[in-house]
Amino acid sequence: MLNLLNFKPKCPYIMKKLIVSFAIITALIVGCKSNTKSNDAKTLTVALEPKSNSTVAGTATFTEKNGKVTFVAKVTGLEPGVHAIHIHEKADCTAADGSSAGGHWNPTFKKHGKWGAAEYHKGDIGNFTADAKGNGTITLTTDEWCVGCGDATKDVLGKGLIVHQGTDDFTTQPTGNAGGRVACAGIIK
Ligand SMILES: [Cu+2]
Ligand SMILES: [Zn+2]
Repeated sequence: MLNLLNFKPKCPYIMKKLIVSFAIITALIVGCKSNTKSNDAKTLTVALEPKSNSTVAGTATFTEKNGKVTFVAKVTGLEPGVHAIHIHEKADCTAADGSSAGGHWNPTFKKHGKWGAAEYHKGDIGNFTADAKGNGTITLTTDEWCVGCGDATKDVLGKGLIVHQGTDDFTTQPTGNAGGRVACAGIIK
């Protein structure tokens, strides 16, 4: 910086060039810094679409930060009461009954169960309650998932999110006997 200030070129064109170069380098440094910042938190939002002739809709957000993923689903149009929500194998919601999303996402070959129990699928998020208006919310934070890391035992990208008509009993294999599929979202960018 001092050198730049003390430098007195004979030709003003050189000075101009130096200033322009300095500006470009500054812009690059600022640009790199803000890129690093945006890598700290990765957020993916997906939309739930109605299935099985339901009117269920909503959004789900996966936010990855410091090695943990926070999942928030906001669901509308449900029958009041308790509903299961799982991550299923495929991001394919094309079937009218949501069956195209496949079974529960289970990359570690465990039994179906309650999240945090001795055995459970990586997709076994659990149950949540819809209020009298049919609105429900569920949150889960875990270091057992990632968003786009490529580790097959952790990566939710390319999977499907399914909301069920009924309640997960955490016992029945391999589905939890949660009933029909009333909403589906592909977990894709
Ligand atoms: Cu399910
Ligand atoms: Zn399961």
